[in-house]
Amino acid sequence: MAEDQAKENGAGVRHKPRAVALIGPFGTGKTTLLEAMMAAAGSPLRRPGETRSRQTTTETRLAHATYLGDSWSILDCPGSVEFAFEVQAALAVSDLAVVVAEPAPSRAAALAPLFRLLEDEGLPFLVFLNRIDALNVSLAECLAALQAETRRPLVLRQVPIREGENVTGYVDLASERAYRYRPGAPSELIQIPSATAADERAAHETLLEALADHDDALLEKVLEGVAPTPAEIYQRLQKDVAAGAIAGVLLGAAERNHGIQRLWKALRHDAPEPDETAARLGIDPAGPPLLQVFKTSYAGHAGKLSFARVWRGSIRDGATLEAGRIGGILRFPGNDALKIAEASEGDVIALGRLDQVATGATLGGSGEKLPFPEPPEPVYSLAITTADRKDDVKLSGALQKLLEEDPSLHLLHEAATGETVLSGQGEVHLHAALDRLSRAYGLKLVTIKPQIHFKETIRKAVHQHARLKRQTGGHGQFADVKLEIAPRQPGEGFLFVDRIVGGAVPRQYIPAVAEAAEESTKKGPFGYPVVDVSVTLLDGTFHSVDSSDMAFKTATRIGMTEALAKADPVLLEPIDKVTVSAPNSYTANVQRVLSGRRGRILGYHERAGWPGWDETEALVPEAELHDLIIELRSQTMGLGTFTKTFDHLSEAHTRLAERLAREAAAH
Ligand SMILES: Nc1nc2c(ncn2[C@@H]2O[C@H](COP(=O)(O)OP(=O)(O)O)[C@@H](O)[C@H]2O)c(=O)[nH]1
Ligand SMILES: [Mg+2]
Repeated sequence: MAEDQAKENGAGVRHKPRAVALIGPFGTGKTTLLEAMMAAAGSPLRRPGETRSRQTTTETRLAHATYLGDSWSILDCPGSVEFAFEVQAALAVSDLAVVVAEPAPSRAAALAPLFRLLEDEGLPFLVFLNRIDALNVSLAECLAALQAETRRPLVLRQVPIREGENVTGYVDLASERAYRYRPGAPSELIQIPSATAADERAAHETLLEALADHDDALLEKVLEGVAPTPAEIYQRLQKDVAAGAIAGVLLGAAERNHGIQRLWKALRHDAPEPDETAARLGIDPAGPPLLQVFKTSYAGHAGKLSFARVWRGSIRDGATLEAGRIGGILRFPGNDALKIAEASEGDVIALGRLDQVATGATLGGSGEKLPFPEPPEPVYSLAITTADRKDDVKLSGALQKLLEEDPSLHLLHEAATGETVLSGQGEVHLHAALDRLSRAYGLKLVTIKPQIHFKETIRKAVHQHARLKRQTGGHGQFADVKLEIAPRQPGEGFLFVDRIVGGAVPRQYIPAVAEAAEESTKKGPFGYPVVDVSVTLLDGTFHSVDSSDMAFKTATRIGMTEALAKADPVLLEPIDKVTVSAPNSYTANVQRVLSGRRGRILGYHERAGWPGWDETEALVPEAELHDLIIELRSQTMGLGTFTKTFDHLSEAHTRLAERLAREAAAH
């Protein structure tokens, strides 16, 4: 151990501050790993004696550590797919990702979306196979299951030492040294147990072969049977991991602090420097200080915090940027925030009170605009109102901030229904956001299923005569119109036709008739907008004193209401084209879910770039989509997702039309 440490220290390299993101499916032990890493680096997150009450991580947590003299920012990301944007944002500012996985082949498929992100970005990563204490299948099987999900070759860095049911230590495949785990202490160097020796030899050979793929000199040695030195192996590993050519797989048990020092050292060796990451992102090394904001949060009395990475140069507290004056620079070395005077290249910090700055913003630089991931399309929506109307103004201000904190939330004020609709990645995502809102602003909120955008049309042409004649004291009101309303082709919209000849209705009143006719289509017999109708003014009469715009409007409205009711009105429901993506072992389930929601399956095909995944396309009524994501996830081990686009309006079946119209009216 001591020798190892001396070697690590003796390397003589000064590293710049680096950033790693801990990512992985829900519950694999990322937060536990963060705690273990911080403890190993001497900055424990919990005070001794404090009880461990772990909660679902719903936003990325930033922590700072110093390990063997190097400065690190660790981003503990949420695992639930509903918070995927937090992960994307964290990866955008990280040098390397640690993918925390479980040794359970059946759950490997959950890693596919994360591996895709890493592969697409060319981001280096290591896999930390956590819960190695609970390993009850062969490691080879685990590795094969993981490898099936990623294009990047996975290279085992350690083999477990097993004693009976338990994993009690590991052999490091680069140094070929064996260690025994010790609770709460660094692992102890031991002899390679004879029972592990054969495994170790084979895995060591596999490691060398993988490395030789990228190194001719190493290949020659391997072919000649000359053993490369550990130093040569480390060097090759570092190059290949940093280049994204391979990903090392490390073993451990975060809960027991096993394998944590080994992970730290792998990071120390293999994580690229910030300037290497900057180069990968195409950032010019020369120029004024450059930062990127990847997260925004409103932290009570501390006000707005903009979490950012420094890509170039350094920045002092109080400095004025185009976007405003920096009001505090924070680091998070433990449970508390620490104010610092200056942040430099590589640092990940929180900047105070940059009111004009949004998540994803590039700060400083010379007009550069760094790319930032687009939030995913929403899959779940809720209409929100305040329990007390007095809170409405407060709500709109609070929502503004909420959207700033989380760009994967979308807000829409529906003109047609008057609803405020919040959309996002699922029930958990929306409720976490609304809880935060309620707590931070003391708002009582009510959420309901948003209304569907039904429309109406007519199936029959109708002639309608309408007359207004009122005698009230002085001069009265008089207008008389003969209208024809008729259906038009789907998508043709509204049309007004004037067929008046010989001044039966004087010119000046015709615009009033046209206006009232169109207005009358805003709400048809079912209470929804009427589309694809024409209204023709055929004839009419007037009175030289009592006629007016008002009178003609009223007469037209009366006529329209009667005519629409007689013209075989039908309810039209919006039909969306839905594309569901899921592993192909669930394609049958997906089709069943869609059919159960009145969906018409159009077909399915392999999802491009996603081996083992299918895309199923279907036409599904919008009225059936509200909780589709919930059923889809429950039928696909949480992996199914969908996108939708409006396709067409379709006549609703009578019984359904009546039920839906009743439901909508009850809102
Ligand atoms: N057996 C075992 N359990 C672990 C280990 N690491 C974490 N856990 C448990 O797994 C659960 C989820 O851990 P957490 O860190 O919150 O997972 P996250 O969702 O990835 O952040 C917790 O109950 C942990 O105590 C481990 O190494 N071994
Ligand atoms: Mg967590």
